[in-house]
Amino acid sequence: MPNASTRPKRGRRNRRTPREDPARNELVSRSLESAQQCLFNQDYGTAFVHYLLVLNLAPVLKDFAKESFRFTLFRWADELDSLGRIQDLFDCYEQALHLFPTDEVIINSMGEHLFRMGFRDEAAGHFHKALKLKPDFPEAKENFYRVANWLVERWHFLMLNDRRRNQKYQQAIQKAVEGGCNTVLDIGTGTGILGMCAKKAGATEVTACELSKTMYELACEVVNANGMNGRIKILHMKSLEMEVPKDIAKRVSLVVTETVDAGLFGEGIIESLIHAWNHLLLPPQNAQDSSRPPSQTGRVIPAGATVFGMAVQCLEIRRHHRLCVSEVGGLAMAAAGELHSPVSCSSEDDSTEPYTTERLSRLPGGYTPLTDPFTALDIDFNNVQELEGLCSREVNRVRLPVTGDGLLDALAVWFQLHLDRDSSLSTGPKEDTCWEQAIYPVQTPHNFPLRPGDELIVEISCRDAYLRLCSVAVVRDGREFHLDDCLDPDQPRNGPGPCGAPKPSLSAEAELCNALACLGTERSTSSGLRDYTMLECAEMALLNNRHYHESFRGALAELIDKLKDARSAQGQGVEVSNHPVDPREPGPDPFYVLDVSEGFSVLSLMAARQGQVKAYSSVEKPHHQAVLRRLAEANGVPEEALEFWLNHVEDEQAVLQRPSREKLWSAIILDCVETCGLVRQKLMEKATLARCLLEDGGQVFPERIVLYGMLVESDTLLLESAVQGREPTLGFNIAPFINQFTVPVHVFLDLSTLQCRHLSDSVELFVLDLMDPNANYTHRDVKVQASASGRVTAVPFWYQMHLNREVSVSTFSQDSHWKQAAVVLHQPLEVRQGDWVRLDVTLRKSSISMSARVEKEAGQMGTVDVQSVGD
Ligand code: 44T
Repeated sequence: MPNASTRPKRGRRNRRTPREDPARNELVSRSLESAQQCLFNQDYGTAFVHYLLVLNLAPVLKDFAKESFRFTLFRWADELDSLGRIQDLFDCYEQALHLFPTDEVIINSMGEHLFRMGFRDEAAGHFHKALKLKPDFPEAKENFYRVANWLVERWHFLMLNDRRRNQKYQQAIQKAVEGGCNTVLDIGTGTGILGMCAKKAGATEVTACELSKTMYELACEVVNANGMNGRIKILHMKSLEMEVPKDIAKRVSLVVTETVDAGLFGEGIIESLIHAWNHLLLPPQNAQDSSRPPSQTGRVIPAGATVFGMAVQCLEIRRHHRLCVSEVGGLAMAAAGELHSPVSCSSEDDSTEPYTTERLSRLPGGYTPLTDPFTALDIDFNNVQELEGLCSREVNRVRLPVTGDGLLDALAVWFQLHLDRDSSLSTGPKEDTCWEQAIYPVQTPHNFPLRPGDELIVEISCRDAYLRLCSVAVVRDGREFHLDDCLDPDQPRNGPGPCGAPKPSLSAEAELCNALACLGTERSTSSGLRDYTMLECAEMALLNNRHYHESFRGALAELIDKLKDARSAQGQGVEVSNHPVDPREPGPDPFYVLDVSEGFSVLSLMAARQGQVKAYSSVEKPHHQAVLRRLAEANGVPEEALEFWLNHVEDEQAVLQRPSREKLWSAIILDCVETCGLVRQKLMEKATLARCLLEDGGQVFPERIVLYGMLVESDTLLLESAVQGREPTLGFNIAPFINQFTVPVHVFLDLSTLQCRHLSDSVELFVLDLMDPNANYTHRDVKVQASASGRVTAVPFWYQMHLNREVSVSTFSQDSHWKQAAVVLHQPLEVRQGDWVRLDVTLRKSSISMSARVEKEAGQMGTVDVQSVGD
């Protein structure tokens, strides 16, 4: 790009400096004028083109025009966005960044567009870059914190803090290298740690590959900082794309890798190792012929793994994967049909995952083993035939003696990773490790109470290189009961509803009758598969939350009654409406209720069921709408009383106002808190808009949210937030690099099972009043007294949502679908029992930040400002 400050070159355009060229100056000034005029006229597209011309011709004007240029760009980009002209939008940003390559505001804004379009990694990269350019840029900081978890997943911290694991890997690698394996490939190097171990142990050639761009860049930084620059070759690629000699000169004698997830195969280790054996590794040591030295043969660390499974009863798992209630907020649920979570091992559906992960030891309410642990699979990573045969292996059926009483909710899976002959790591639920276990939830529609003496039949298979475990049947008294059938031994189909209390055993005859009854009611697809609707785990848990729905039912009923009274007092109650809900049945004007919950919600239907209500639901997915329609019909709600407003109009804001032409809203239900424990973005803006749309006496639900928190000492939270301690990790300097990705707010926390010491009672931190615009503030000083001495490492927080004066719902309760969040202090704060701690709490947009200090004596403050987050 021509630049006025650079030395004139010999090219025709640069024969003279721009200032000396009157024609050019004329063009620049005219274009600038046009740009400003277009901007004034809100013709952003034309303004943008003029600005581009001006700034390309006269870069000296960059400083002068920067603000207007940015403003124009952002407006034009918003227009292009709403027109769906995505390519044009990004072209504009490219052009803008060409002019202002280090402009953090433009970079951050481009990140926001990328984020909205689902390009999370790219978005995260932009926020990170913006923050590097300007470390105290609040918007970029807030954005970065929101996506840092995807860039560098939190388990990296856990793994690097797991000394035992680090040491075991190091020892195994050192032994192998010293034994002669001197050319090494580290697959999925992450921070570069295993590759550096190999180099330090004396390997002559070390290559590392990493598919994540952020992790690759991090590995380069770490390797540099540890003086190994040029001694370890790091490649930004998936191992499957590597070739000899293009990417590595020759085949290696050792592959080291920890590309294993809680379900062992989820990171694709089987495929990676098959490829490595076929293309990147020297031939394996042959059992018959051990004449070749280790430098001439190939091997893998870890050498193999043993996978274990166990059947469990666990209410926490059940309520996230199956419908456990027959009635929700007064609605009979039978008509909903079968509801599944997206985690299923038997499903052919691509949208499901075979397993989810949990730390069993930290599940609220615990779990009950129903069988002893059993070996599900043994796999030798040094045997390529075995790896290749894994997926074509026949389904393995095992019969497991049931050892405990309880409902079958899931199979839990963990493994032992054999690093070499002498050393292994276990990810079991009883181990003191950072690992989670894989959970294969049972998705059968009915309960299955198991008891000792039964045998559980489990099928173990490997499809798409995923290990799949599926409970298929129970053998009781010599008879096999298939879990997918309605022939449950203890619970008839027309029993008290799913997941209810176990019933006494039926006679064989009664079971047969019951089976016959089922034949007529089972909904099947033409393919013979049972038809079901998928709900996210959090949606399922919400549906199972009785208290939540009862609270809303009560609060909505109270409001509608109050409005009815008000109407009749004004003599409107009996008036025949001009706009009745059902034209065939003229009645009084309905009350309009809008539910803007995210995802699946039955609140609108509950409102419609109250009668004289026209409810608008924001449920978007067609199959979710179908469930609501079926429920409406079965619960006597007329079709016209429930509408899906997203079906009609694209523009959210316009829709919110739509019925206001007829009548204002009586109630607007806002979804305030995300499952992860944070306030939803733009909540207060939505509340402001909602308030404007209410009729007299109408209400936003909840009307008020109170944020609570407490002081805790929790090492667990620290270990998940950053690499701890001053000691180098295995002698390498890694912490300062990965800790750049530390975020101050920890989400998806289970506060009820968090290993921590409470250092204070819970205290009110903040109030958000959704009904009163004048009651809100953005900053608050809260004093809290330490109830015990210790180190405050975090302030977990949660919300009480007040639906009205009497009724409230907490996001920190046993049956909630919400998790909690915590601000993790940058440095722990030492407190003694009785000390007063002052918390500075700030809510900026929807992100919370906190700083804490000890107030030593009245009037005398501790001097260290321990934490300052997000501001
Ligand atoms: N999580 C463990 C899984 N990669 C570890 O990009 C345990 C989860 C976990 N690179 C709680 C606790 C724990 N070629 O950076 C990643 C990934 C990369 C590859 C190149 C390949 N074929 C691959 C495959 C993966 O490897 C790195 C490590 S994957 C480890 C997964 C503490 N929740």
